[in-house]
Amino acid sequence: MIRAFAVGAAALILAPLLLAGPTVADEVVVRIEKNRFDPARVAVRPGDTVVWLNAEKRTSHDVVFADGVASERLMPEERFARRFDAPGIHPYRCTPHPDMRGEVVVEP
Ligand SMILES: [Cu+2]
Repeated sequence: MIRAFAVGAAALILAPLLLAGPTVADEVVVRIEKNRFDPARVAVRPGDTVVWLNAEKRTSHDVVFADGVASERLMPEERFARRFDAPGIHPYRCTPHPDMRGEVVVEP
């Protein structure tokens, strides 16, 4: 009984520490489908990588950032990856489809 309590208490104390854990770089996927970036807004941490996957059947797209970084034209099934280090908001759009917009928010 006491032992079970002690284990339970230890789990309660350790759980938040384990959940917080060491920071590991993550990879977030944005699907490009039906002329949309999905999700159009992603929030990541410094060091994370965002991957855009063109999931269309036949339409090509690109990913062009306001800061000048840009993908090649992505044919269906092709992908583009960018790693983000600086906190801030990074808006982007698709050149052939100006209504297609998205943003990556890098949270400190
Ligand atoms: Cu497009």
